[in-house]
Amino acid sequence: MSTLAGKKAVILGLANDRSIAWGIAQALRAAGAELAFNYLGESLERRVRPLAESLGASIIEPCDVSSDEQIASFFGKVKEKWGGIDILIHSVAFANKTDLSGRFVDTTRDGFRLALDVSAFSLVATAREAEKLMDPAKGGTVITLTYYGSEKVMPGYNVMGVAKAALEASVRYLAHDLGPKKIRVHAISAGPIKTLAAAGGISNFRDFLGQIEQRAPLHENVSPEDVGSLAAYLCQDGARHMTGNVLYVDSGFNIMGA
Ligand code: NAD
Ligand code: IMJ
Repeated sequence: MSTLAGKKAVILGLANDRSIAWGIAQALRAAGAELAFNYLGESLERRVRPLAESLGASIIEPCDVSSDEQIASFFGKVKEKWGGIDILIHSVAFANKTDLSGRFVDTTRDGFRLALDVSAFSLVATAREAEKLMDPAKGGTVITLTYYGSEKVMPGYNVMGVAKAALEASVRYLAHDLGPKKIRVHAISAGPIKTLAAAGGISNFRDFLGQIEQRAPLHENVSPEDVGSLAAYLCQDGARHMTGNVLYVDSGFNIMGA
C-alpha cells in the first residue's frame, strides 16, 4: 500500500538510527515517499549519509536551522533537484545543556534566545520555505515534534518547555496562514524516547521512562516507529481535513490527573 507514492518529503533532524526522524523517515519511505535530509555539521554527516542513502535519499545537504543563509541554500538545492515538495518534517530542538538542569528561573537571555530560535522559530522559517515549494492545488503537510513539558512542568525540561509551548502555538498560527493553500500543520507530542537529545546527560531520564511504564494507561514506552506511523498517516490524503493539532503518541500519559 503506497499511500505516499510520488510524494517528496524533506526531513530535518536526523542524527543517528535512534532519532525520531529516523522512525519517521522509515515510515514515509515504506509508504512510497522520496526523501531529502539535512545534517548539522561534518561529524553528523558521517552518520546521516549512510542512513539516508539506505533509504534511497536523493538529497543530503547541510542545514543549521539557526542560519537564514543555510536554510535558503538548503531549500534552494531541494528546489533545483525536485522543483517542489509535499511534506516537511521538523524534528529539531536545542538548548544549552546548562539550561536543562537546575532552576528555570536562572535561564539567561542568551540561553532563552538560543532555545526558542533553534527549537521554535526554525519551524516558522522552514515552513515558509516549504510553502514556496508546495503546490496549492495538491497541498502539503508540515509536522513538528513536541513534548508534554510544554503544558506541565517536567523538572529539568525548563527552557525547552517554554520553547515547545511557543512551537505548539506556532503550529496553530501556521495552520491558519497555510490552510488556504491546503497545507496542513501538526505537532506530534511524543513520550520520552532514549535518543541523543534525551540521553545527552539528562541525569534522571530513566525516571521519565519509568513513569510511562508505571502510570500511563498503556504502561509501555513509545518508539520512533510509533511516531513514524502517525506521521505517515497525517501525510496521506485520508487526513486531508485535519490541521493545527497537537497529537499524542505517549501511551495515554497526558490524560492522567494522578
Ligand atoms: P535527536 O538528537 O536524534 O534529534 C535532534 C536533532 O536536532 C539532531 O539531528 C540535531 O542535529 C538537530 N539539531 C539541533 N540543533 C540544530 C540546528 N541548529 N540546526 C539543525 N539541526 C539541529 O533527538 P530526538 O529525540 O529524535 O529529537 C527530535 C525532536 O523530537 C526534537 O524536537 C525533540 O524535542 C522531540 N522530542 C523528543 C522526545 C524524546 O524523548 N526523545 C520526546 C518528545 C519530543
Ligand atoms: C530533555 C531535558 C530534560 C528532561 C527531558 C528531556 N525529558 C525528555 C527530554 C523528560 C523527554 C527530551 N526532549 C523531549 C527534548 O526535547 C530534548 C531536547 C534537548 C536535549 C538536549 C541534550 C543535549 C544538549 N542540548 C539539548 N537540547 C535540547 O546539549
